[in-house]
Amino acid sequence: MENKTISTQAFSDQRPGTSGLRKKVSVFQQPHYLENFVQATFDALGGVKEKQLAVGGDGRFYNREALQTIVRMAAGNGLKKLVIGRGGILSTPAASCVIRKYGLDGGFILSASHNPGGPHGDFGIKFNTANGGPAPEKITEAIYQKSLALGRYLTIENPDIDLDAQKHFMVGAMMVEIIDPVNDYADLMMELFDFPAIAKLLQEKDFAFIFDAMHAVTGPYAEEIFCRRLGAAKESLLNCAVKPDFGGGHPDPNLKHAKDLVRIMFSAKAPTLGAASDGDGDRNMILGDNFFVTPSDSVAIIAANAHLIKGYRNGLKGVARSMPTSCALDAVAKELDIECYETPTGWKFFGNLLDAGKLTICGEESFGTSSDHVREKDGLWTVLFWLNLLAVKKISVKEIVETHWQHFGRNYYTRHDYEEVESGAANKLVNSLRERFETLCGAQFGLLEITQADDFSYLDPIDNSLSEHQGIRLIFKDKSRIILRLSGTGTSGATLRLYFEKVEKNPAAMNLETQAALAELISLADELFAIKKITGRSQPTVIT
Ligand code: VG1
Ligand code: CO
Repeated sequence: MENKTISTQAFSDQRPGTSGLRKKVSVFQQPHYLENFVQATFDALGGVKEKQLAVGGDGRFYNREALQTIVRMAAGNGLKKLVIGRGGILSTPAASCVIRKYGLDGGFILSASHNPGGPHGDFGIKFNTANGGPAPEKITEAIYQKSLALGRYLTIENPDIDLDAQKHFMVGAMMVEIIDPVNDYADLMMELFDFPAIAKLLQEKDFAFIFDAMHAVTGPYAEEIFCRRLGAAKESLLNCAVKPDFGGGHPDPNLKHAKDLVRIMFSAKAPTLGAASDGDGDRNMILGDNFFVTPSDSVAIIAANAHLIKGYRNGLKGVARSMPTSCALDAVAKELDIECYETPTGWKFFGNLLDAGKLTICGEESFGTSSDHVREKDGLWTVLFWLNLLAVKKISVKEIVETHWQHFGRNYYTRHDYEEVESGAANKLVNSLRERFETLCGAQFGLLEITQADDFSYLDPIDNSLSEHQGIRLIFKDKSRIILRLSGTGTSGATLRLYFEKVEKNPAAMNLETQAALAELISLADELFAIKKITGRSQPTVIT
């Protein structure tokens, strides 16, 4: 078992995006590509001697190979201990849970989240720090800077380890512990939710539940939590075998991609609650009988009802949402008389606030909700929250949402994505808008008047770090908003995201179809941004 220093050449494209480094599998398969990023991370941490890290992934193609590389490099860099999810599996929230529970110094999560997998799909790697959350920008930037100047990496010569046995062993001078990837996470869920009440609900004759793991990482978690610990019928679970290519699908829990679930939930005999999670288990979609819960509403409803749930009985310290997420959460915070923070897109921006004890619940419009129990968004936590809420309220999902609207108002909300747009055209669109803020501010379009046109920037109240260019905002006099930003998770071309929001306080006007309610804003955006002309697209690729 010999320590080796391998010389390498730096890559210039290893700047982490919204959530780690994501590239096509073929990019990661280039000689030294993964190794360089892992070494750059170790170097940015000032070395890992005496440190303890976790590693696991969402089971996608290349997960196991990448894990073996990381094992060798961790040993080569003198890591004290590496904790690995058996089979190379750890969902993103479970990795966060494990890092926190065992007091580790951080960990790698191998995932490209909801991006498709398989040899022609995407792969990704993300580093989380000792708080269990995604590395903040100052660390991701340090990793990138190290990657640009990298000339060598450290590893050892060692055969592949057995990832499927639960045991301790040494790799060189490094201790390896293979842990059950599900247990610690499932135990944490039992602390937060009333499992006996949920178990009882699941047995009720007029209640039915269905969960779609989309052939991704939550399969084994769902089997343990829903079936073994809560007694749900096996038939409640769809697509729970983890497949390296996610069964050829796109593991993104939304109305377009969670096809199996959507078919069932929008049928005549739909179950009471339907839910799905994404590739790495941090996203969720919540559906009622023929009813879609907008993620921005979901986080607001969770905050408004948290006092009814075991783990949150003592109330909320504060809440937070990403800037494009609808202001439904703000209305709840106002009534609860707690702070509602507005952060840039990406979970890493919630970390400081959570660590400082300023927040209990946070969420993003992109199907992400969670609390201070971990430092990641958490798909199954959200599903359990809704199950628990249904057990308490004993009304339908639709009734829960409509009652919420009647009380707080309805924030009509939608996101339109234009995927794989030519990068030059997308940048041109965004830059030209930046130059028009002055003329746009105060402009009137029919009944709509723009009162604010700017580029969102965020000054972190805890460490004073400044993040600029986090999305273009047009805010109207009636509090409607149009937001435009470029995705930081795609792997080919640019993805343009447009977010539309309109606040409705009139109880009689709360049952419009979402796209119809937002039609005026949608056509105004097309007129102002010339999206169709610039992208050459007549309609968005995905509407959520
Ligand atoms: C998207 C979402 C963002 C989310 C991020 C990671 O980022 O918009 O809200 O935090 O994905 O989620 P972007 O930059 O593409 O808009 V996941 O489940 O992909 O780790
Ligand atoms: Co994800």
